[in-house]
Amino acid sequence: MNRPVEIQQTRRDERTEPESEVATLKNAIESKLLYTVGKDPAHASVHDWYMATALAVRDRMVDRWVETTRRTYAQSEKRVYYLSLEFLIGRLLIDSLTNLGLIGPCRTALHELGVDFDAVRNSEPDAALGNGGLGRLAACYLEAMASTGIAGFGYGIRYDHGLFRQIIRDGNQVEVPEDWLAFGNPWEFERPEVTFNIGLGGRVEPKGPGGQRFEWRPSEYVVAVAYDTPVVGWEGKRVNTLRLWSARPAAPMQFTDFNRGQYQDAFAEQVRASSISRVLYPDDSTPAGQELRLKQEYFFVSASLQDLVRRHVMQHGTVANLPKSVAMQLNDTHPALAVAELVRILIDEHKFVLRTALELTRATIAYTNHTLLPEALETWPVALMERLLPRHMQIIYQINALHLAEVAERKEISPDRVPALSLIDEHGGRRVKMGHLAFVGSHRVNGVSGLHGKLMRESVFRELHQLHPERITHITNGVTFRRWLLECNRGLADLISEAIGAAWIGDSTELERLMPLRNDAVFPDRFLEVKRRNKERLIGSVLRHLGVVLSPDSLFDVQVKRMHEYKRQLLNILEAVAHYNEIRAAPHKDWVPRVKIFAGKAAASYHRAKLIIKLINDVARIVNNDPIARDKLRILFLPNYNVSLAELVMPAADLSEQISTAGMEASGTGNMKFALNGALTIGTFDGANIEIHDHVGPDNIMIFGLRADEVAARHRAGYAPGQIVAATPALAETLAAIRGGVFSPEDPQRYVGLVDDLVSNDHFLVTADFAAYAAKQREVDALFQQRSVWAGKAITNTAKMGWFSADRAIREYAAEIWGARAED
Ligand code: GFP
Repeated sequence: MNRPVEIQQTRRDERTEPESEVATLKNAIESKLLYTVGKDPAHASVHDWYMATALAVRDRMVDRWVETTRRTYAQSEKRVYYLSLEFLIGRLLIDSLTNLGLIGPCRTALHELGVDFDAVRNSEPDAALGNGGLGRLAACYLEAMASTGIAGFGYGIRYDHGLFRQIIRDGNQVEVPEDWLAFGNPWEFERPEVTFNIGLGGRVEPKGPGGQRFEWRPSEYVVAVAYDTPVVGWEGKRVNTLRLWSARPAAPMQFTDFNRGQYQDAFAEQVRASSISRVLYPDDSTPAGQELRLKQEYFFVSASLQDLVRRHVMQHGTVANLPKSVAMQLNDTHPALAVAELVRILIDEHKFVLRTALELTRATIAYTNHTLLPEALETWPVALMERLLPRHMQIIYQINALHLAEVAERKEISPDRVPALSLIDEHGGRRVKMGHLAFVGSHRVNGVSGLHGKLMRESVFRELHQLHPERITHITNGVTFRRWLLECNRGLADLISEAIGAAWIGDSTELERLMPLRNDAVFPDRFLEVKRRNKERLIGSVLRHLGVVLSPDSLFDVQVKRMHEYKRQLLNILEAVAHYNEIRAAPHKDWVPRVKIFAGKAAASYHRAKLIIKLINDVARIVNNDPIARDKLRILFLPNYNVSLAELVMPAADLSEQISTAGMEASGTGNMKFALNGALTIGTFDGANIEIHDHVGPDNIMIFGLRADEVAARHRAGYAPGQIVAATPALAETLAAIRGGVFSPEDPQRYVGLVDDLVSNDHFLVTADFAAYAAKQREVDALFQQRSVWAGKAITNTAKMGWFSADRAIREYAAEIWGARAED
């Protein structure tokens, strides 16, 4: 079981709650414990109490849930379906209690039952149904849709194990299965009656006279079963639904095989089917892994579309008016097959012709792009598609033909642009470009920050943008302030509410009213005091779990995110080594003590990212054991980064590391969460860092390094990292030490390849930005020593973050993309 991240915080007003509310909740919890969990209070474990509490709280949501659903039908509200392979929802108890206004009553009720609220809260496993920002964004948007009054539905996969759980063994990442469902999931409702057959394989046959119609005869079926989780919005206004699909075999087992004693054969079908919803991102470095990934994508897209079309037709009688009542948002290309699937349903089941089917599809679907990295833009081999989804492949060809016919009509587009416009990549084995499919099947394609939108127009979708100049837009990401301030940083939330009232929770622009308090006689000190308490909370957890002692006087410098070369954890650790060398060379200088905290998972087959984790741990081992340096620099890698860990770490950060190679981070959302919690950003001019810079002002953010256009120019001009290294002694010394095995004496060769690649290639321009980054870090040190100046900057960051609320982002989506009405 996931070792839970512990969060403890009390709130002054939580003990004075209306007695009736407390009594009702207390009775409900006791009754759930007895009659649903089946436990005597005298022998109940913390987990039993958690289950009982969650079930009691869920009951509170159900009335509003039913009411929300009725309202959606009665008022014919437009439904927004958010299709995502990831929903990184994290723990739900605290979220639900907060939005229902029940934290206080629940704490008191449990207290009266002799149970510790924090222990109960911390025993909830963290649902790891996502990987990084994309998945957490989906979770924030679900909450924000419920908070802004939108009839939003999440559709995804109910992974038995989610993303792997990360263990650090001898400094290496080891992946083990996550078992978040081991003790049951009290939040969900299984819907065994809501099932859909998902076809795979087989062949396509002409149907009827005229040769215009076809029928797909799949060779196998799996069954998708729905599980619903209610999603409650701020102040319980609405309760929307997250519907996750679980895969089951079409037949439970082969009875004849079983009776013959061939037990494995009897269950082979079951194993094959249920593997579809086992794990998130199965390793796709093998053909079998690729096939499983494609099956997952089709599985959840098909189930979701069958479900929503059924619902629409039931309510409106026809699918012809789908776009009027339905908007579908594709979270990245993983659900891009929705384009082909909807066209297929419209043609094969509702008898539309291709052109109309595509028009209806396009009016319904929109697509969010989250990355421009070529290797992350999905493409599927045509051969695999033809084998697994023959009818869809046929339809994709037809859509492509229609699309290229339109290109041909446009005289200004030269024919040599056709390969770039085609949905099929013909280089070295034909592949379907899923980003292109999503683009062609959508009425809006959005980037997730201003820079990202611009780069989409100039790079991956350049030609498609010329063809459809109105289609690309951008909506800068946002985060929900309920979870990322109110719940995770109760101390700061209370301080803010005391100073400016609590309206900011529903209207984040109110935070701006903190600005004058920068010069207040007491507010800045209290702000720093809250930060210190948050650091102490983290320090306690680190001591308990890792046995490392930290000081709250140190600057807490944090980089927590997915491990990826473009995010440049390597730059951070190289600078740490250079700083370590500086400290050792002048141990008596007045160094600002610093704790460098890293956390993040690397994809299981991403060897370079895993080697960087090892490097961080190797450096940490030497630095943390060095009596000369250890009081001035500490390095930590916290295992198994997840939402709960983020909730603990972000409020404790003084400095937020957002140091991607400019042009490569689409937006970032961690950057917003840190700034909201009063951390200063050290970062490149990339993604939403740019917009944070614009909001907080250049004096309140530490920007360094090459800009996106300069990065591109370096790449074009031919880049010589070796020369830069030679001209930067601190970097040369650092690389020589790492390469020579100073940090890996038991295996001196370990980092030779890593360093040599950096000196000869350095695709992510680590060496080019090193000097500027290191200099900026020393500026940070100087600032940190000026307590009141630092406090002023930190407060400014919190005060100016209002615009980065997920509520703002959702209102933009509603107005610009979905044609749905959000509440003001
Ligand atoms: C991805 C992008 C980020 C972006 C998120 C959400 O997240 O820049 O903020 O999607 O749009 F890379 P990660 O998977 O990298 O965290």
